[in-house]
Parts: sequence; structure tokens; C-alpha cells
Amino acid sequence: MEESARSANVKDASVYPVPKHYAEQSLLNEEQYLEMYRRSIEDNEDFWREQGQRLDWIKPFTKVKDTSFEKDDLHIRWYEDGTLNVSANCLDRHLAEHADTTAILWVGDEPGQSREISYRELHREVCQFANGLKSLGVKKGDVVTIYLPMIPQAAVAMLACARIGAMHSVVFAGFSPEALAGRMDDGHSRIVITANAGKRGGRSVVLKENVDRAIELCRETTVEKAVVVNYTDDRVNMVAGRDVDYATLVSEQSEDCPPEEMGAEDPLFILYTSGSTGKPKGVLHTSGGYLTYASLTHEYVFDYRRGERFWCAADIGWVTGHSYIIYGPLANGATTVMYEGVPNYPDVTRVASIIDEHQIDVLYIAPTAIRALMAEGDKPTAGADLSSLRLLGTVGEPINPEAWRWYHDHFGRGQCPIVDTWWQTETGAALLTPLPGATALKPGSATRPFFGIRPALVDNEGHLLEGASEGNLVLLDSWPGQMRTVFGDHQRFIDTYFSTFQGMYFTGDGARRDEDGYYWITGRVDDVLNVSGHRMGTAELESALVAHPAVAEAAVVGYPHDIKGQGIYIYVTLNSDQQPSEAMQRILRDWLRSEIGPIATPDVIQWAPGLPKTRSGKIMRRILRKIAADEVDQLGDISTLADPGVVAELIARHEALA
Ligand code: 6R9
Repeated sequence: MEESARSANVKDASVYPVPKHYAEQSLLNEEQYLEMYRRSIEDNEDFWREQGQRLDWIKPFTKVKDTSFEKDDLHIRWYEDGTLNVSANCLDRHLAEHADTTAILWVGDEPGQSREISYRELHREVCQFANGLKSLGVKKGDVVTIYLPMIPQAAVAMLACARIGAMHSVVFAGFSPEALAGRMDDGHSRIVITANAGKRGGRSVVLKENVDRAIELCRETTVEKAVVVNYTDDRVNMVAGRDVDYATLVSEQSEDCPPEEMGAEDPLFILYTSGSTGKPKGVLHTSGGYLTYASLTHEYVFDYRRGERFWCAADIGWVTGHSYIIYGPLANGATTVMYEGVPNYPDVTRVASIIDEHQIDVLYIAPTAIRALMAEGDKPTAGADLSSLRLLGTVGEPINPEAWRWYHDHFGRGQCPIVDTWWQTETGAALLTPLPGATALKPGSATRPFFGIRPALVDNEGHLLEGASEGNLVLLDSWPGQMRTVFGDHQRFIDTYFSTFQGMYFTGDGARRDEDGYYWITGRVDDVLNVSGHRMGTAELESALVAHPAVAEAAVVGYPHDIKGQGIYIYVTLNSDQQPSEAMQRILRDWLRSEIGPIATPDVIQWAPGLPKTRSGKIMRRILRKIAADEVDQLGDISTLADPGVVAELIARHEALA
């Protein structure tokens, strides 16, 4: 394992105690957390048996847990003999007493646009659309691709799939046709739900055009139906027999759609995420365990109280959107805020004005957005009231203490705790996190484990480290929200997560544990980048680059970036008949944007006459990372390189860039 790309969080001595009113009014204070945590570990099965009761089961489960992390006997099953329906848990069961509660508070890209959708209304539209999907031939077990902007129909589509037992595969609407096609192919998805166009930051995003192109690009799958939400005034080409207008489809359907009875272990969704090797993996989550865990964490981590407005400012294309815009909040009968736009449109006061206008109680947002706003000084919150805010949260990447404090002082007015939640697409929901009434906070630390979670640190040989230490972050036992497999490739699941350290789930992250048992995530220890909270495999970027006819070789590394957390730094060796030029830089930049999407836009492209390789031909990314990070005094031993001379050349070129 190479050392992390990003240096460990600077140690920060300050501690923010639990505010008095939190200790008195929260679901749990510190003593109660410690007691409940102890029980969740010591009486693990009993604990999860009880927590399983928070859902409505069609047939109650009798078995709670059957799991093993041994790679020769790997299995993860929770509540396996129970049956339920996830959409019924998110909708139907709230109708008796809370039908008129707002389920989704939608806030549009342009200021002044918003819409409230009650549980009754959401239930009705989900039933109608579920019937619509059935009429198009969608059955239990099918994979339905969702490529939608942040509009209520995205929630409707996800829940409609859950209602009829189809798996949804949401693809971030910022991904390119190539990336979309790859995911549809991998999932053998014969149906896609999209919109004519999306709106983001005042710009129009041509979704339907991307879908048309993606359908052409699919190699293994024939996409038979595309449902199109005609959301903007843009007119798009509709292919007869294939393309279906959403509104027409829904209007023709009955409002009665009995939920499909699903096994707890039946798949709920797949969601593609990047790993250190190969193409993105379809992370598969199942029904009973995932929903139990999403709903439990939503309630305790955010100390959620009924009637509050909960704003998770993620996109539904990421797991954070799945668990904390849709499934966790709706399972708890909450009012979830869905924001179409970006934090700085039309200007940097937008987040604060949404909070004031809609009296938001909880804001959960990525550090990269906080840093971007922080760069504007006091402007983002100037003149704002913000007194409706009770709690703040962050997710997606390590937060530097400076950004933590700015968030605490500006949005939190020094009064709101910040829950820094560490988790992954694979983990379903938060694993390391403060609880607002129970945990004294240290800026930059995701603090302590949630109930039932057994984190540990191991050295590179897999030996457990005790006490204050730093190492690879692993999990020793399962929890209900854990992914179950990589769609279509179970061996890859075993190889990726359970083969590095015997009998443990390997997260791919490094972490430090301090004297108080608090965890500080130091970043990925594998070849995965985290750019503005988005995961990208260096292998994915490199294979896209070498697929370009001008490129002989490429290596991609991350380097510290003030706003994005990590920036993308690319070393390219061109084919001998090509000349480095600014035009070529632009060509390669555009190429990555079209192969993957705008999030893959490189920050730096450096021409490399050669790359530092071991004698066995392995690129030494460690050296490339040090050069990119301006840490050439820390290159370490380079004597094992096949051609050490290449390093001096790369350093000289790097310095010339600056
Ligand atoms: C939920 C999500 C997962 C990776 C993870 C880690 C990083 C997430 C973090 C954090 C430090 C936090 N990460 N939360 N690092 N502190 N609070 O982001 O899932 O997109 O799969 O990314 O993000 O490196 O391994 P995903």
C-alpha cells in the first residue's frame, strides 16, 4: 500500500463540547451513546433485531444476521427471511397520520422557484408511474437506468422502481454519453428514464441528446424504452415506438399499485462507483438491511425531529443523495429538501437565502462546497439570518479544520454542532460520525463509530494496531447497510474488499486514531482520487487517456487543491509523431470530458518524456505524486527505478509549469 495522496489532517487541539441544549434535548447524550454502543457490539444480534422493527414488514423476519468476512466463505445476509417493500415504508405507512406533511420541498435553479409535495401526492405519483413502468414491460429484477436532473420525478422514479421490485441504477446527469452507455451496458438495462433537458447554475444540460447518443453507443444492450420528462420548453427528438412522454404515461395510469412483496435480501439498487482498478463497479444494495440502516442513521446522526426541514445538498446521482435525500428521510417521514441548482448560482449567497426562505433546520453539504464559499469570505452569509439552522453536517472528503471553523462560525453562528460523517457508496450510510447530543467535536475528525460498527486500524501486513495509531481503516464486522456484491461480478467484490486483509472489510482509506479513540480520515491509500467529493479511479482516467490515438502513455495522480480537496494532475507521453502544444492540451482535456464527464477535467497536464518505472515496469506513482505536490525533497528512494534520470527531467518540467 502506498502512502495516502493527501497528507494527514493537521492535528487540531481544540475541542467543541456538546452544547447544553443538545445534551438535554437530544435523542441521546454521551452516556447513553456509550451504553447503546456497548450493547450494539456485545449483544449485536439483539441490537439489530430491535432496530429491524423500525420498518414495516409484510412477513416479519426471524433470522437477523448471517455474515462472514472470510474470503472463502464470504456471505452477508440480514433479516433474510423477512419480506417488505421499500416504497411502502417510505410512503404508504405515513399516509394514515402524515399524508399532508411535505415529503419533498423542491427548490429550483432560479431563485423564487419552489414546490412542496405532500406524502399523499408523492404516493399517488409513485403508484401511477410504477404502473406506467409495468405497462412498458418492466418486471421485478430488471435494471432501470435513471438519468435525471434534480427534479421531483427523480424521486418518483426511484420509488416507483422500488415499488415494483425493479433495481434502479441512477447515473449522475453530469456524466457523458460514453459513461452512461457503459453503465447501461454493464447493468443490461433496457429502459432509461431521462428529461428533455436539465437546468443547473443557469445553464441548460442536454440530457435527452446524451441519452440518444448513449443508446447508439451501447454494445451489449438494446435499450428498448426511454421515458422522457418534458421538463423545460426545449423540444427534443422523440423516436417513435421507443421514446415515451412521462406526463402522458403517468396520466393514463391508475393510482392504485399494490407494492411488490420483496425479500429483505432482494436488490434495491445498483450505483456505479470508481475503484482503484478497471471500470466502475456496480455497487449493489438490498432492501431490508439498507433501509433499516439508512433510516436509523438519518434519525440519530441528525437527531431528526418530525416536522423539520432536512437539506442534504448532494445529487441523487451519488450515494449521499440516495440515502439522505431519498431513503433515510422518507422512511422517517421527514421533509426532505431537493435542490436543483449549485451553491453559487446566481451568486454565493444562494445557500443562505434558501435556508432563510424555507426555514431549513439541518444543512448537510460537502467540504468542497464549503471551501468554495469560504473563498468568498463573509459574503456567502452576509445579511442572512440563519437562525432556523439547528445542525450542520459534512460528507464526501476530509474537511480541513479551517473550513470546519468557517462553516461553524458563518453558517452555524457558532451554535450548531457539525456532524462530519465518514462513509462510502459501499457502506450504504454513515459509519463514523458524531451524534450531536453525545459527541464533543474536534474539527477535522469524523470522531467515533455508529452503533454496531467495529472500525479498526491495521498495518500493511494486516496486524491490528492498538491505541493511538495510524494505519489502514478496516471494519471487523458487518452492518445491515453494507453492499452485498458488485453487480455481475461477485469475485470482484471479494477481491476488492476482502482479500487485502484476511477476515476484514478494507475501506481503501487511511486513518489516524487519537488518544480519545477519535478517527481522523487521512484520505485514500489506493489509486482512487477524491475530486470535489467525487470518486475517480486513476486507472479509469488513464485508460481513457491511452485510448486517444495521440497518447503513448499516461499516469494520473491527485495533488492538494485548495477548493477541490484534490486536483487531477496528468503526466502524458505522446506518440513520437505528435508534438506537445496548447492545442493538444485542449484536445486531451475535451477528450476526458467527453469520455467521462466534466468532473474528469484535468487541472494540470504535464508532458512527460518518460515515466518513472520500476524494473518490472510498474509506474511509481508515489514519485509522481510528490512532484505534483511540490514535495520533491521527499521523493524517497529512487534507486530501484529503471531510469532514475527521468525524475530530474520531470521535476524540471513541473517547475517550469509554475
Ligand atoms: C459518502 C461518500 C467514499 C470516500 C471514502 C473517503 C471519502 C467520505 C468522508 C470522507 C473523510 C469524511 N470520504 N466521507 N473522507 N471524511 N467525512 O462520499 O461516498 O462517493 O463512495 O466516497 O470518500 O475517502 O472512502 P463515496
